[in-house]
Amino acid sequence: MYSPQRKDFVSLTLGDQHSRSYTNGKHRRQSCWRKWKQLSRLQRSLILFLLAFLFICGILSYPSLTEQWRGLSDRALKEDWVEMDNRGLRPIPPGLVPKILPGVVPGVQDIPPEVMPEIQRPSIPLLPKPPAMRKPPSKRGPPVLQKRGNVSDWQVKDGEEAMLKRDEDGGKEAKTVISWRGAMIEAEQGTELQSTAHGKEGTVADAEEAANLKPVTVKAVDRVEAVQEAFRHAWKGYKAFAWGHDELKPISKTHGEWFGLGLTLIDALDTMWILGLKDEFAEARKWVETELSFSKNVDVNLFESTIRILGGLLSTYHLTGDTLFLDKAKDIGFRLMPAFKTPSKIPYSDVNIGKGTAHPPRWTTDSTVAEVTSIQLEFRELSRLTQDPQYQIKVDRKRSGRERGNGIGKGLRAGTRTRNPRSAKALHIDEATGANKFFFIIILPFYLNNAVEEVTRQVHRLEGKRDGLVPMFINTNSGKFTRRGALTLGARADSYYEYLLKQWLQGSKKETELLEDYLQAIEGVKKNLLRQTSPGKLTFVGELSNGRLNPKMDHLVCFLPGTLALGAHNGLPADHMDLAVQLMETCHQMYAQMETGLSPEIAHFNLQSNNGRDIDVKPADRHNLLRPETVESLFYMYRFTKDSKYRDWGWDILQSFNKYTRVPSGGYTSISNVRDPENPAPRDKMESFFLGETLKYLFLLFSDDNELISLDKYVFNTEAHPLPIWPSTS
Ligand code: DMJ
Repeated sequence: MYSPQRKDFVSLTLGDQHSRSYTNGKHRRQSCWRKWKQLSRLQRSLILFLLAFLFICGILSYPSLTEQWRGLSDRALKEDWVEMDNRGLRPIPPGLVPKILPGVVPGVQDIPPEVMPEIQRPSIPLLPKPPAMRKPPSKRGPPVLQKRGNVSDWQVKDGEEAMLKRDEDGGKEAKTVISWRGAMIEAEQGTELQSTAHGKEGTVADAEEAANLKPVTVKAVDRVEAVQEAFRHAWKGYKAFAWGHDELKPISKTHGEWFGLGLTLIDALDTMWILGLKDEFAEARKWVETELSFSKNVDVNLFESTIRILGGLLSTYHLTGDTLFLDKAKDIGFRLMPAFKTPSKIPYSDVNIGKGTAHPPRWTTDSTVAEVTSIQLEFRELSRLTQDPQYQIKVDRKRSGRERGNGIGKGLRAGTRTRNPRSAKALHIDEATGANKFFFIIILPFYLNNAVEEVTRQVHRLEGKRDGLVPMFINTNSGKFTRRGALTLGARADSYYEYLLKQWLQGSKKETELLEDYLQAIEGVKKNLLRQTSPGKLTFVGELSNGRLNPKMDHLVCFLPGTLALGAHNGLPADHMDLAVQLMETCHQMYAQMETGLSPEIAHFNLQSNNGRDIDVKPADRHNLLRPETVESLFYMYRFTKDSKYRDWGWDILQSFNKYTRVPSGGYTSISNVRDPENPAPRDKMESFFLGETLKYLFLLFSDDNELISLDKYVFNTEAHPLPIWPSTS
């Protein structure tokens, strides 16, 4: 029997037989249709699947193709567009691609919300234009900060990099902010108090307050409470003078902007949750919900925004189960993806998250090795969460279990979650159309994962390492290491080593190549970089430059004792723990031997026996940026050994922070001279990592609750944001 439809079809066919000349095309269509209907359901599904796949691939590759077609001649046009946009005009960007999947497909612009399917619509209102930026977005300068005459040994040797950043237009020395490995530093920031206290926004009263930044004594009942008190004090300043901005300038009582994305607030979210600061967390959550928008024409650094923003949002999602943070994490994660569109697939350093374009710094096509290899924990986790909606439900169940008793976020549960994460997530996926589901669950996770793992694969295979130690730079065109700089465990290489171990742990110890690279690198450290001072037998990790060991160590290297201890705890050789103990002692001495009890940014070590001092500090290296690495390692060392000396050392550091860096009106400040307790020369900057990392690790160091972020269940990213260790079955 024919169905009525089939009857129509038959009658049309008959008609065709009588009027062939007019309906030949129709006949062909009809016979195609018949053939199609003759295919099995499986065959038809396969063909439809292939067509959909090709269609989506076409959309994904369209922006890069158009980019290539346009070529360099388009560059001037783009710059005009940026210029006009900065002035508040909104011309249509050159070469704007058809508007599909806004905010999701890299390189594709916003489209009106009413045209967007529900799943793609941002759940956040668009902010008005961010405050006008004085310069075009990319402000990251070459890797030299200090003025000539005050440079470190490494900077002197590395002539290519020992140049001051010049303003491209005016040829003047840049006086704007330039960044250096996790910190934004004013190029002209003096070591004298007056240079910061009389800043543009500051008042005479501010200057007086800064001048009176005398040692402060803080009374506290116990150490855990002292950390909570310190956080509240820092937050007070941020709230009063920098709310919603990137960084607090506590002395001039204003803010500094880097990406214009509320960096300190996002970095501090999970710290507030862990410290149990309920009211502060609720306020910050509200800001994320109502104010935070990534739809901005702004260049961000891929690494910094991954570890601080993506990492911070993902960990807050895991701790709270609140899908607001997952949605935000997806948004920023997808917007960062254009960075990977390079000839070598080694990502560029900077991405414009509004325009979907990426570029290297102005002065080089190199990227920093630590930066391109320290984004994997975050993107891998984002990929996993995107891929498997069921997993998200499991997470919520786990969270319920945790709420029953492991102590995370004590007293915080009520009032911070406005939605049931389980039903919200189910709604989110279930309401997607078939095509969206296909995109979100199959294509996108693969894309995210593959992009970062491709970097790992390439670096793993790359020639030019020395006993597993990597150079500082990698070229985004050739994908090869650039032979300049030193072999170091400090700036520009540090977290490469950290992420080898931590990715291996994150993936349940299955990815043996990561472990092999890590073990080889630690052997490389022992063979090439490890030395002891002659007077006091302090073990340190030096730098190898042109075949010669430079006996200096960045404070950044003080992450290493903690990482070594974490490896030893997970079954790696016991001598890693011995080395961790020795290096921890050295990092402690970098604080204890300074007059303020605070470590310099870089320490130089004495290999001669005729001079009594183990540690020397060059004038250019006397600053302290409130960095976390030493307290981070103290936390690991205490967790694994329970030796109370590590807590005492951490307590001394907190007291020194309170004494020399605490600003009475709220906030803490970086200082320029750790050797002068009379005038430590405040720099008027509280880095976001002080709240994101330093205070968090201090709290965890003093907490007696071992299950509070168990090191067998979580792995901390390099910005101290805990991410779950994957179940071994996933
Ligand atoms: C942070 O942003 C991260 O810890 C990074 O890995 C190194 N620099 C700062 C803290 O010092």
